[in-house]
Order: sequence, then C-alpha cells, then structure tokens
Amino acid sequence: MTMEKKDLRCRSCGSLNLETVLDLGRMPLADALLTEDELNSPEAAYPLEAAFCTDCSLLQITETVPPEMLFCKKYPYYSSFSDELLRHSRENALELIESRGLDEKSLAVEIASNDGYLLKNFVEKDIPCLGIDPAEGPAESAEKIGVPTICAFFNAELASQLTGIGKRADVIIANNVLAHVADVRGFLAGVRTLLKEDGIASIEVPYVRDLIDNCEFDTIYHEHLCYFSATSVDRLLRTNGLYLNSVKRIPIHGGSLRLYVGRKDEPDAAVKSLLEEERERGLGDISYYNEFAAKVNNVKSGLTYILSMLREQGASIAAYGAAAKGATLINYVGLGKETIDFVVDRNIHKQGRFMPGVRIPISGPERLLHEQPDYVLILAWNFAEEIMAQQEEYRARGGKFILPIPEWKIA
Ligand code: JHZ
Repeated sequence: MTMEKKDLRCRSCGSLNLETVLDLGRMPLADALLTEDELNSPEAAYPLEAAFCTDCSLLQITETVPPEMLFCKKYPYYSSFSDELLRHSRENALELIESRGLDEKSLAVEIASNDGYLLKNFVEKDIPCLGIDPAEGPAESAEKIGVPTICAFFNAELASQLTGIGKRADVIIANNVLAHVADVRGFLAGVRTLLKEDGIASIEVPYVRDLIDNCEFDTIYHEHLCYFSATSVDRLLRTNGLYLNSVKRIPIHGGSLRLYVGRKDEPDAAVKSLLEEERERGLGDISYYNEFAAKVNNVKSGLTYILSMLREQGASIAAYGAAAKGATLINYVGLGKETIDFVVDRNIHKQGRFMPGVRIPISGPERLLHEQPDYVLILAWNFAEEIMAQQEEYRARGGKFILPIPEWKIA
C-alpha cells in the first residue's frame, strides 16, 4: 500500500536511498481483467513508479499491492498457452533431470507452478515433484493433469511444514516469481530450508539490462516488484544465505537470467564474468537508468502518432495478447476503444473479459480472420514470432502487424 516516500526502503538491502527513474502514474492492476458486470463499477488504480537503490543497485517499484489481490481467486494467467514457453520449460526440466541425475528417489519442487506447464515433464519421467501456487484456477488445472500441487503462497513457514513431513528438495525451480514476492527474505529463507544441502535452485528472472536496453517498460506492473541484474540478485541471495553459483542469459520473456543457486558459495566463471561485464557497463550506477524515462516517453509519442494517423486514414486496428504487459502498455500510452477495436488471446480464461483501465473487449484469435482488421498491434511482443507464424493466413490476406517496442515498427 502507499507509503510516505520518506519511509520507503529498498526491498533488498533496506536502504533509504531510492531514486525514482520512471513514473508511469496510477495504473490499474495488469491481470485484473474485468467481467461484463464489472464494467459498471469504478476500478482501482495504484501508483506505478520504478526506483533505483543507489546502495545495492536493485531497480524496484515503490508500491506493494497485497499479494492476495494480485494472485489468488481470479488470476487469469495460465502458462500453457504459449508453445514457445512450453518448449523452453521442457528443456529447463530435462536439463535439470540430466545434470542432477534425478530419479524416482528425488524430489523436484516448483514454486509458482501455475497450471503444471513445467512439472508435467517430471511426472512423465516418474520423478516425484510438488507444485506450489496460490492461484486457484491454474493450481486446479495442474492437479487435473496429475501434477501434485499445494495451493498456497510459498514462504518460510510452508517450507518448515514441508521439511517437518520429511520433504527436502534436490531441485527447486522458481521461474518468474522471485520478482513478485513482497517478503523476499522470507521467501529465500524458505528456499534455503527446503533445499537439500547439495541441492540446487534454478531461478529465472527478467533481466533488467534487457528491460532498459530494449525499452521493455511495459513489463513494469504491480506484480513485478523487483527488476534484477546479476549484481543486485547476487547481493540479495548472499545476504540470505544462498549463493549465485552459475548464470545464463536466456531469451525468454524479452531477455531473462537463469540463476543456479546453492547453499554453498561456489561461483563459476560465468557468474564472475557477468558480474564483471555489469560493472564495466555500469549497471550498478544510476546513470545507466537515467535516460530510460525519456525513451519510454518516445515510445508513447511514437505509438500515439502512428496509431492515430492510421485511424485517421480509416484503418481498423486490433491487438494480440491480453498480457499483463499489454495492460501497462495500452493504459500508459492511452490507447482506448477509439483506437483499438478488440484484443485477442488464446487463453480461454481471458476471453469474454475486458482489459483493465481501457476496457477493450477480449476475444479468441479466430476473430482476426472473421474481421480481418488492417493492423494488429502485438502486445505479447515476447512471443511475436510464434504469434505471427500462427497468423500466416491473416497476413496472407493483407493484414499487418505492429510491434510496439523498442520503437514501433510494422512487421
Ligand atoms: P505473457 C505473465 O505476464 C504474468 P504476461 C507474470 N506476472 C509474469 O511474470 C510473466 O508472465 C512472466 C497469449 N498468447 O506470457 C497468452 C496467445 O494468445 O507474455 C497470454 O495471455 N497466443 C506471471 O501476461 C499472452 O498472450 C499465443 O500464440 O505479460 C502472453 O502473455 C501466445 C504465444 C500467447 O505474459
């Protein structure tokens, strides 16, 4: 909830030295898609401001919306609607099974296991696994496909309960969740408790360097509290008794880091060289982030210009992907129903709902061929290739795609 600015402390090191680098104003919750009934009620909006800690170099947002409001009952995000993400997750699972020699005596735990998109690969190989996720719909879907799932937030207490019943993990997977956790210390204490002495945690986080370099400002929303570099995450882990022992840059979600984390301090050459590279590039210095706000503003004016010009020429425009990042983009740029006729998404749990804030209706992708809009703005730009490949027919009939970042382009 909103705190007095003077009381704000860094989520990692507790410092008061937070400098604002981007202020997106008040924004609705990105995954709070509206039902038709809710269109009659006003919507809550919360400040969305990114600040840089000049002590530990963590970029973070200043507002903490209670996690129960973000992730529980109506959470519409299901991981299994992207083939690319399924492929990526399968490789992640198979690599861990192979490199750690996992078998029927092992235990793999996934935190934020969503609809079982990743753990199903362990089930398939008869490797015991356990998913943990607070979102009810996705957790139910996981159970349905045979992935044992606890529907709860992961924290130190849950970790102790699990060890209390004899469960300790050889592998903990935590993809796209570390940045979502308000009590990050409690979360990491739980990881440390649950992980076997020689176990490994495989953690994926969006990489702040890709966020800044490619102007991926729309990945900033209330679910994402932190935006990590190797430098800032190394420090956070270290102060919580965990160690960054290997790291990889991976392309998923516009550029992420996969962190291999253990209970002993054994960094490999990849960690040392990435930390060095970040030092050379200045990721630990606020000057790296200083021009970001101006670049974001340019994206806004560029998109406003092109889309209003196309509209004036009589073009029809739809959007692809009722993604959380799409909600930030269209609300910040101010693209309402006067510009975008409808949004399409494969996720059946999103269809029939409305984008938060701007309240544009969400339909299934087949609507693109039914209505053949002149342009489709790709809000889920991280899956642009997959989406355009699926929409070959729309293109063959003369449809065009617009990519919004790092600056708009027609594809
Ligand atoms: P996608 C989510 O963000 C939420 P979002 C969360 N906060 C997070 O951290 C990131 O993921 C990692 C649809 N789609 O995955 C599916 C199609 O319709 O970029 C999704 O609704 N057809 C946990 O929501 C949306 O697009 C397709 O072919 O920004 C993509 O959303 C494909 C590939 C996707 O994440």
